[in-house]
Parts: sequence; C-alpha cells; structure tokens
Amino acid sequence: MPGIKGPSDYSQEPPRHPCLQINSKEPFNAEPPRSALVSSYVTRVDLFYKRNHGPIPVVDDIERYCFDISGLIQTPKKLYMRDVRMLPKYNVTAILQCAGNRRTAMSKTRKVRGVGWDVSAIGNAVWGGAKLADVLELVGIPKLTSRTQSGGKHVEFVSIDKCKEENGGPYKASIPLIQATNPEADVLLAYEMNGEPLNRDHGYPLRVIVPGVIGARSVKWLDSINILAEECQGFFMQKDYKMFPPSVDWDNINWSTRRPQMDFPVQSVICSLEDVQSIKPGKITISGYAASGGGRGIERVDVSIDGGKTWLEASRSQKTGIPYISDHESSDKWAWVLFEITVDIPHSTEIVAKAVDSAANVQPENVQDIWNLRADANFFMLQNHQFIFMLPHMEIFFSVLTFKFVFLSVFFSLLHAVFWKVCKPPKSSAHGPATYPIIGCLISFHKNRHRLLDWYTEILAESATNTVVVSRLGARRTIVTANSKNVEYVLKTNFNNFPKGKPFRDILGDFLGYGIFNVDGELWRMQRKLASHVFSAGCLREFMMSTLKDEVRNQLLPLLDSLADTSKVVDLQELLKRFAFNMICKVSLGVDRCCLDPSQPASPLNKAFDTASEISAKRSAAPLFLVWKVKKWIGVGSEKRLKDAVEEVRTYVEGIIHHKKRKMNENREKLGEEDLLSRLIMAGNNEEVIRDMAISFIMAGRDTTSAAMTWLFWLLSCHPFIEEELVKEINNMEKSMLDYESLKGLQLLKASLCESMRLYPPVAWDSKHAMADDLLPDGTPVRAGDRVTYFPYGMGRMEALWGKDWYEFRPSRWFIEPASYHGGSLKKICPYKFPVFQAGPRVCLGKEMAFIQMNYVVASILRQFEIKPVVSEKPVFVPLLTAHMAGGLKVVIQKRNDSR
Ligand SMILES: Nc1nc2c(c(=O)[nH]1)N[C@H]1C(S)=C(S)[C@@H](COP(=O)(O)O)O[C@H]1N2
Ligand SMILES: [Mo]
Repeated sequence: MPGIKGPSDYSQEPPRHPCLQINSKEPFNAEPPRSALVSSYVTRVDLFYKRNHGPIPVVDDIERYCFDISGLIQTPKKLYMRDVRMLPKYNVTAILQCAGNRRTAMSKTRKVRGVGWDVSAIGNAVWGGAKLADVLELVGIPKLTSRTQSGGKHVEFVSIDKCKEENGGPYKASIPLIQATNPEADVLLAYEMNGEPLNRDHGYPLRVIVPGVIGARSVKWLDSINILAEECQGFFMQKDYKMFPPSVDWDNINWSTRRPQMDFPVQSVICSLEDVQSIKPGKITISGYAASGGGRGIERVDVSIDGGKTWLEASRSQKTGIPYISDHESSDKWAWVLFEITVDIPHSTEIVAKAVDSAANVQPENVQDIWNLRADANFFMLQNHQFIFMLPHMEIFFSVLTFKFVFLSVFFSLLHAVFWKVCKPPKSSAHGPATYPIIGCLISFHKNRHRLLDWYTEILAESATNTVVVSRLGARRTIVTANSKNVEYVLKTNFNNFPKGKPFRDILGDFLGYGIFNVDGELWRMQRKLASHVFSAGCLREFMMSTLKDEVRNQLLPLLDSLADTSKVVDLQELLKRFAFNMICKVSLGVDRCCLDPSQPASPLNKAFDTASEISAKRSAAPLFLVWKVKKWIGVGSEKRLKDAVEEVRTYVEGIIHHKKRKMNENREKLGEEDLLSRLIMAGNNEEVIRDMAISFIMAGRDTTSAAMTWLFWLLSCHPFIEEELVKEINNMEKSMLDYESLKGLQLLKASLCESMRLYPPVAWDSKHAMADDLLPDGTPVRAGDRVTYFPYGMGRMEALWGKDWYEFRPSRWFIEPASYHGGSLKKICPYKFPVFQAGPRVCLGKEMAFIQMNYVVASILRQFEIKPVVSEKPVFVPLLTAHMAGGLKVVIQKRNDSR
C-alpha cells in the first residue's frame, strides 16, 4: 500500500520506556511492572504492553495511506484516513489483553511455548475511532448482517508487518461479520489511544479494536479488509491462540479440531504486592485488576489471606466518583475493574484473589486442572497465587557455605563417577525440544580433573546458551549455567521453585544448625527478615565503621609497620583472614580480637571455626556420603573432631549470649548495644536460633573479603600502572582521613575490586534444587529434584558477557566511559551477570559492608605500603573451602615513599 511499509529488519523501531520488562527484543514484546497497571484506571500509552510479531511498520506519507475493502461484496472500495475521520467518532474504553498474558506462570506447571508473559500483558485504554459497522456500511453492508449476498460471513483484517510465522507475510485475523456489523459490539477502526494519535507501537495510523476478545484479533497497521466465506486462514487464527485439553501435547496436536479463541475468560490479578520486600505484617492494601470477556461485568472479587480457606470481598471501582455496578450502563463494559481491600496479615501467608463475572463464571482454583498446551488465556486456569514473604530478600554476606558444599559435592561426585556424560544443548536451540548429544566423557573429565573450574568454563563457553547438563548414571542431574537469564530466573523470577534443598541441609546441619544459610522456606524467611532488619539499621553501619577504623589504625597498620621494618616474609592472605575474623567477631558478637600476626597462634575460637568448617566441607568430599554418616553415627575420626569443634564454637557463642543477657538485665535503661548479637537478643529470639544465626554470620564474614583482597593485591603487583593510578586516586581524596563518604569516591578502587572478584569470585559456584519441573529461559528443561548450579567463576570468564578480553584484569571496563578513570562514574552491572554476592531474594545482606570494609582496608594499606609478592608464578585458585589462594600469598611489605 502507498504511504506505509513493513520493514524487514529492526533498524527503525520506535523509542520505548525503559521501565518495560522486555520478554523478546526482536520482535519487540514487553510489559510494564504490575504497579503501573493499578496506578490508574486508564493505562499510560508508554507503559501499555507491546506485542508484536515483526518489525514495526513505517508510515512515510499519511496523506497517501489508504486501505482496501474487498472480497464477497458488491462494491469494493479504497478508504483514506480522511474517509474514516468523516464517520462519527466514538471513544470506547476497553482493555486489550494478550491471550498469552500469564503464560510464564503457566509454564511452571507444564511446558508451554511462546513468548513468556507475566501478568501485565493487559492494559485499559480509551480508543478513539470509527465504528467498523459504520465503515462497512460504506461498502453496502447494512448493520447486523450475518451473511452478505455473495456469501461473506467473516471480516478479515490484514496488516503490513512481516511476520516469521506467516513466512514473512503480514499479520492477519478475522471476526464474524455479525460482530463486525453490530454497533453494540463497539468494534472500532481506531486512530486514537487515550486522546492522542496512535503511536507506532500500537498501530499507527489505524488499527482494529475488538473489545472483549483476545488482543490477537485487534490487528494493528491495517492494510486491507476482506469479506470472506470462512474465517481467516492465517497462522494466528489457525495455528495459534487455540485451547486444547491437557491430553494434547506438541506431538499429537491437531489444530483443525478447535475453534480460534475469541472472548477471554474471567480473571483477576493482584498487582500491589510486586515489591514483596516492603511488606510487613499488619495492615496492607491489596489491589489489582479483574476482567472478563464478551462485555461481562465483574460481579465480585474475593481475596483470601489464608491460601483460599476463607474469603473476603474486595471493593471494585472503575471511574472515580461513579460507583461500579456490573453490567450497568454507567460502567464501562469492555474495561477492567480495579479492586482493593485492606487486610491485616500475619507473619507470612499466601494471598489469593479470584473473580466472579456477571455470568457467574468463577476463576478456577488450580493450574494443573486446566493446563493447556499453548497456555493461552491461561488466566482461565490460574487464580492469582502469590506467596508473600515478610522478609526483605538477601542473604547475609557471601553465600560461602553453600558454595563450598555444592562445589565439593559436584566435584567429587564427578570425580568418583564411572560413567560420564556431559551434555550441552545444541548450538541451534531455536525451537522444539532440545536434544542433548553427549560431548564429554570419562577420558576428558579425567584429563581435566586438575583444572575442573576452567574445564567447566570452557564447555560452558562452547555451549550456545552457556549452559550444560551433566548427568551421570544413578546420580542427581545437574544443570550448570553461566547464562545470566537463567541465573535471574532461578534466583529471582521463579525463586520459590529453587530452594537450597535437603542435600545441603544434611551436610551442614551439624555445624550451622538452623542458621540462615542452611534453611529454606519459613525458617529462612523468618531469619532473613530479622537479619535484614538488623542490617538496615543505620547504627550498625556506624558501629562497623568505627570498629573498622579502630582495627585498622590500632592493629593492622602498626603490624604492617613493624613488618616493613624487618622485611620479614608474611602470608598476606592469612593476615587479612585474621583481620576479617576479628572484624566479624567484633561486629556480630561484640567480642575482641585475636592476634593478627600470622607468626603468632590464632585464637581458640578461630581454630575451632577452622576445624568445624573444614571437616564439614570434607564431608561432601567423601567418595560416598555414607562414609561420613557412618562415622558420625559411631562417633569416630574426623566426625568426632567435628563434633568437638562444633561443641566448642557453640559453647563459646552460648557463653557470650548468656553474658550479654545478664548485662542487659542488669542495666535495663542502657540497651543501646551495637553489635548484631545484642540486637538479636533484644528482638527476643529463641537462644538456639540466635546462636546458629551468629555462627552463620561469622562463617560468612570470615574469609570471603580476605580472599577478594588477596587476589586484588596479587593482580596489582602484575599491573603496576593500575596500582599507581589507585594510589593517585587515594591520595587525591580531599580528607586525609578515610571515612564512609570519602570511600564512596574511590571509584577506581571499587572497579578494581569488582574486577578481581569477577576473575576470582569468593563464591565460585552455588546451587539450588528444583522443587517442580520447570523450564529455564534458554529452553533447558528442569526436572523436579534437579540441581541447578550457577557459576560465578565461569560467568566472569564468558566472552558473551564480558567480551573478547575477558581474561584481562582491566578495571576500566566497569566505568561508563573507560577513558576517564578519575571522576568517572561506574556502570550499573546487572546482578545476574555478576552474581558474586548472589542476587534476588537471597542476595548477600552484607554486600555493602563487605565493600566498605574492602575499600577501607585496601586504601589504608596502599597509601602507606607497597606489597611485594615474593613468588612470581601464577597463584592457584582453590574454590574448596573458600575461594582462596592455594598456599596463601607470601609477600614482603615496604613503606611507600610518597605516603602522607
Ligand atoms: N499487525 C499486527 N497486529 C497485531 C499483532 C501483530 O503482531 N501485528 N499482535 C496482536 C496481538 S497477539 C496482541 S495481544 C495485540 C497487542 O497490541 P498492543 O501491542 O497494541 O498492545 O495486537 C495484536 N495485533
Ligand atoms: Mo496476543
């Protein structure tokens, strides 16, 4: 058609709002955050979901733009925009909703295909345009015609965009003629959306709006209208957007047995609780939308705060000032209804909403019952389940522990295996069920057993989606991934399906008890809430800052001074480890240090921690899990020593708790204790939980930061230029005293630390265990019980994520403008691309503190001292206990000449 064309590539896409969550980039499919839906009755255009199957058409001359109406009619006609505008203009408030809305939730039950959508592939808009019934009168079809004289019964709308599904042809769809010619059905040829001309994404210059019917029939960028005897034979009418019973799957599907889907079913979605982190027990307001198809009103919305046992009715509304009455002429029949209810919620609960429409259709209770192959209009099937955790998300410190055990168990179960197959998805994993050819075998595994991390990194890099599936006869299937989309899915999007799982609880339970690292579900939520509350208190940061200053000034620097005087060789890693141990003991228990000097013996508590963690780690290293179980049962060998060490740690911590409690009782008025333990006690927790939490904190804070700093010092010794720049940055600081504010200015230092953790992450691997069958975003199927391991070490080394020079230590890659180190700003790096602090609900709570501590320590050392490693070979990264440097880092320390 003149005036408009459909491009064959994506070089001319319009600008879009950055808040949209992109489900597919080309073609562009995106939806807004849930909160955007309930924030207004009419959805903003820029936040309205966008659903495309090809590149967005381009109008080059609106004057010449026209469309044909032809087919089984007497007088075919060409219509221009001015002809359409001449007809009476109607404004119809109607939702547009994709049949794929909520497809993602659906796919959690069984595998479905298509672009994934959360709950926001829906919007409510005021559409302005001519009624199709009036337009069809122009070609001689009277109102309320079900069949033209020449046998036309359907109205087909054809667009101009080029769609893959139509083999490069245009998108098209049809509706029955009787609906098209019924003025009451309000089918529009719309040129306005919310009072503005349509924008390109939504069909400029002219689109069809079929109210009450799935969005797929509302064809955008109208190019022609055909009157047909049969419904449209296009892909989206015949091979898509149909519903099938659960017995049908992709192998036995017969598309012609079902009618194309038209009206959508009744449904409701809770939108207000998107940020579950901010929810606290007590009064909360639950709000969302409810809608039904075919112009049916919403009779009721029921909300349950006990998982469906009892129900409360929510209030419904549309336009302000007008009470909503379903199916009344004062309400917008094609629009959605917003609902709201304020409830008092207990600690943790499951909140569910369900809607009933004016035809008494009720949203079904269960996904499984009504699962359908394409998961179209899956809102049929889903009540809006939302699990509300009361806890802000984030794990304390690095998830060191998990990592160790995961790694060990993966490593050694691999090592002792007899049969191997390491499989990876085929490079071309476009569509259809992926097959997994065998690529690895016993031999290559054995050849690589000394460099397992790098070997994994290599096979992940070779895989098209940076994901491999490792399976071994009789053992748990393990999916190892370095794909940030997958990582986001496991750590956040479908968090509830990926708990740590029992395998870890078993191994670590004796040591960590019910500590936060070692539990899932309710127990975890409770502790997480408590911990994040404690961590977010501003005074804890102050306490940690003053402790840090004190420890550096009075312990670390004097020790380095004396070491510089003697030029003795010391293990910097051990020194930094002890420093970190002292810090964490002070901050979490409020007790004093042990000796920093590596040549002096460590404190008994430090030693007991070492023993307990080492033996726990070795458990998973045992060739057979049974070995340690048996040993434990009869209480011999390493298991005996573990028991003793755990006993010692526990007795010690319990002693501190008792002492604290006594002191707190003695002077009740002075409750302002600053350390974590005091806060836990004040929060009134069970003593065992307090003890286990404190032990978990210490474990986490113990030797993660020290490993990161050790690697940084080594990397700097290989890159003297960067060290020089760093020293400049530190000396350029306005104040000579380092404090919280000035630390934030040390951008190059922060970038260098990130860069060191990218290459040598303190947590090299971490795993979760799937509760139910699932599908990762890259198409890898997950079965219930599978282990899913994300791999920060490999991720830091993926060309796909960091470019060809990933192997280089180059802090400038963290800057927005790499050329200007000093004063430049750092890029925001997606946490799922760089998950060294984990990410999502269990993200490390101590992340900020870890950075403050590392910045402060490194800056304090660098400004006064030079660290000279005494060996020059490349150190070895051992990810077993913590990701430390094998054998430590032996250095001599010298005073820096230009130090202030
Ligand atoms: N020409 C054309 N029309 C189309 C589509 C398309 O890809 N091309 N997608 C359809 C689908 S599946 C939906 S859900 C709606 C989405 O409309 P929106 O992008 O304006 O929200 O448009 C429909 N009309
Ligand atoms: Mo759609």
